[in-house]
Amino acid sequence: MAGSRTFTMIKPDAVEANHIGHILAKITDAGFRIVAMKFTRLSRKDAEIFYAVHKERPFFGELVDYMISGPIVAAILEKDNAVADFRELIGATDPSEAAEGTIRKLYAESKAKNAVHGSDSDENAAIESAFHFSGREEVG
Ligand code: 3AN
Repeated sequence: MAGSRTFTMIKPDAVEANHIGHILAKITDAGFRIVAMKFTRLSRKDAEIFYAVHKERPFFGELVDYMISGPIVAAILEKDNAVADFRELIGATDPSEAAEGTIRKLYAESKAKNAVHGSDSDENAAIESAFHFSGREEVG
């Protein structure tokens, strides 16, 4: 799909481990264009809203605590077939199952602390992007 978009976050574990630059290089080397980007921190309420689809899962509390434990990088990315191609670039949720060369294989600590988020559909990409960015912040 031409010029489609996805939403990503570089999560607290990867920020803490100084992987921001390496991860952004992987993203832009793979042909994604940065439309919007910010270095920010989620409030507890932000994280609970963002991950509301997982609120019945046993790991919800752990996930929210982790996502507010430190700063993150949030970004909107553009590329043909952005959602699927980005999911391929980041690899499986559990880094031990992620393919060689993927961002999670290279930089994630664990299934919970898995370095990056990538939207799972065009619809969620639009919802997640609008949650984090106003139209004025889409500068790229
Ligand atoms: P993905 O991030 O690959 O789309 P989801 O949507 O299944 O994976 O999970 C959302 C987030 O919830 C993951 N990125 C991870 O941080 C966390 N998570 C998923 N499964 C677990 C688990 N079993 N234990 C702890 N955290 C988990």
